[in-house]
Amino acid sequence: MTLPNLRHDIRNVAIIAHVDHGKTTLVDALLKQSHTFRDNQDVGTLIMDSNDLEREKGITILAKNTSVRHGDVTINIIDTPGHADFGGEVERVLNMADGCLLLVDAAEGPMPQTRFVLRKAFEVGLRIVVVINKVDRKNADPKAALNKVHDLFLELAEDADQLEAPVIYAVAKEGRAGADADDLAPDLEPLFKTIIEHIPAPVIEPGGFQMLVANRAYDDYTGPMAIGRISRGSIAPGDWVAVLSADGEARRVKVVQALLYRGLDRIAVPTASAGDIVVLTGLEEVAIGDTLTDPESPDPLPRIEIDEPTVRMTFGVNTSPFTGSEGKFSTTRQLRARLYKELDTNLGLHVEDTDAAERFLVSGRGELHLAVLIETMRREGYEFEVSRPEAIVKKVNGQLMEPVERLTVDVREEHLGAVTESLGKRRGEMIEISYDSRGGVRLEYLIPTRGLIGFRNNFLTLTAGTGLMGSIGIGYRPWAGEFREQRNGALTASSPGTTLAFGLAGAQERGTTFIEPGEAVYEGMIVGIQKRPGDIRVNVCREKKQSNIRSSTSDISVRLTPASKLSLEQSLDFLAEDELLEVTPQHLRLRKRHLTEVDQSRARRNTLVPAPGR
Ligand SMILES: Nc1nc2c(ncn2[C@@H]2O[C@H](COP(=O)(O)OP(=O)(O)OP(=O)(O)O)[C@@H](O)[C@H]2O)c(=O)[nH]1
Ligand SMILES: [Mg+2]
Repeated sequence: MTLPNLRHDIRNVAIIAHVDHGKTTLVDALLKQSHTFRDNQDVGTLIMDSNDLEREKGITILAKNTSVRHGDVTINIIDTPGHADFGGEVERVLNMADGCLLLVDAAEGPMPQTRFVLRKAFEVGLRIVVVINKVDRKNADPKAALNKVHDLFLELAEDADQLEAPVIYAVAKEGRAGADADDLAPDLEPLFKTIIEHIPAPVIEPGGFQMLVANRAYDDYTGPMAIGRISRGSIAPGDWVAVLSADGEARRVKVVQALLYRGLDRIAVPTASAGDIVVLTGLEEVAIGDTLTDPESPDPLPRIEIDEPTVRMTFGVNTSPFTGSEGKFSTTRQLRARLYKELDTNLGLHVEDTDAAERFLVSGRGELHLAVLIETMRREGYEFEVSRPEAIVKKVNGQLMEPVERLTVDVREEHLGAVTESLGKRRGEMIEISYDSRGGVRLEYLIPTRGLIGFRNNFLTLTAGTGLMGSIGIGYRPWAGEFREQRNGALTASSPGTTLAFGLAGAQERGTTFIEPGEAVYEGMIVGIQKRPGDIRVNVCREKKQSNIRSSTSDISVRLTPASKLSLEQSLDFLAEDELLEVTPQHLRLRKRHLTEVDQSRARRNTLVPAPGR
């Protein structure tokens, strides 16, 4: 038997976890402690969350590579997003790694996305190092967290070898780790050691050059870049490679540059070889999942499999009376081109044309996945309208099937009743309940994706902001039956104009308003929510009648509660079926699909068959 050829100078490690368990913070500490920066350089925190939306939201959206040196070893690190909606990002990058750090928050324990990423890691055969993080938290219980991790391993491991995983305790925020939760080293040395000892060095397969494209990037200077881990052979600038694409075709292209990650930089190298995670430039039209190989012996690698989308909505040309006035790009052609371009890099997203030329069906892995696309496009200057997100149902052998999620919620005992009632109405089925000694309850549910749309706002209200929830799609189940959602009616503007305090005060007698005085509105635009079902038209542009006795305080006498402004996600959650969200670089406006009473009654007349659920 010949021993495999190993790259002892490299470790390729992915960092995986549920959202917020501290992955990016740990990468900060790994970077800092491997002297990637000058001693006096101020690099801040969450260094890898480099795009604007990531920094604003404080979450990782895109998987990213970096590398650190430890002694003679280069550790290539792949930071991944923990939010379930970006699971496609995790799936696509795991094949670059030989092992992973599975982070688990010592207070929260494993959450739904922990299960998802661990299953994916087992599927691609990664060696796992368990990192129980945040042991400094007041309510941390590292032992309990580890026990639950063990249960998860027993449930998910595909063979006995996978059960053997070393455990490290850490406080990523302070850059400390150790084998004992009560006795951490002052640095991450124990973690570095464990990575080098337990994560296998890359195996060099014999044969000509071969690499699966796991990611793409773009740079104005170098143009498109293909990123992946070389599984065989080596590559140098000027080499020709064959691109094996999904349609089975092979094209020859020439590599301009080969770059390796060094800290936050990419440096050009004369050659890169098996085991390296490399960035190749000069390759136009290479898609994620393509194999790049030696043209003399083209040999495709299996394409990356990504779970199917579960939620969809339409993106359409803006049809509001304000159309074209705020966006730089507002035509059908521009919208269509932008949406289809997104498919190049956004795995897990689908785009389809519809019967209407100016509307497209966009499907993603969840509301946030779609919300991030919406936000990105509006920042680029696009203007458009979107419909309410809906779960993607399908028929299998004549049976109606719908996506179902596994939901974990942590609530205080006093909110238990309200939360279980709301989830019950949404067709949630409780599968587990456990109480801790501090008045907290963890509930596990199976619930249709449909039931979760619009639930987050409701959940935050029910738990006064203290609840924690996470969910993950687990596949399709038979349709669980109708349920009636109860959203109160909308307050809509009865005529176009500019809002005035007096008019808004009138609207506030009927409910809660979403906009401030001095904003332009059109008829049929939603300006608030009323206290019961059924929409009401309100004149928010109404002026106070001038009286003969003018008083300087007449305007102050209008007592206005500040508008409750909805964020993009809240707006999507709010939408009913007959409503749309107008998105422009400057504004988010909720509106009725049919703006005027005439339009509404015409629409009702034209609807011969009532829509389901009504
Ligand atoms: N108390 C405590 N807080 C920590 C620790 N590590 C990270 N945090 C905090 O946890 C929060 C989330 O950290 P991130 O590093 O963004 O988590 P993440 O896993 O990268 O999150 P996503 O990429 O969005 O999935 C931040 O506020 C961190 O400061 C720790 O060891 N102890
Ligand atoms: Mg992160």
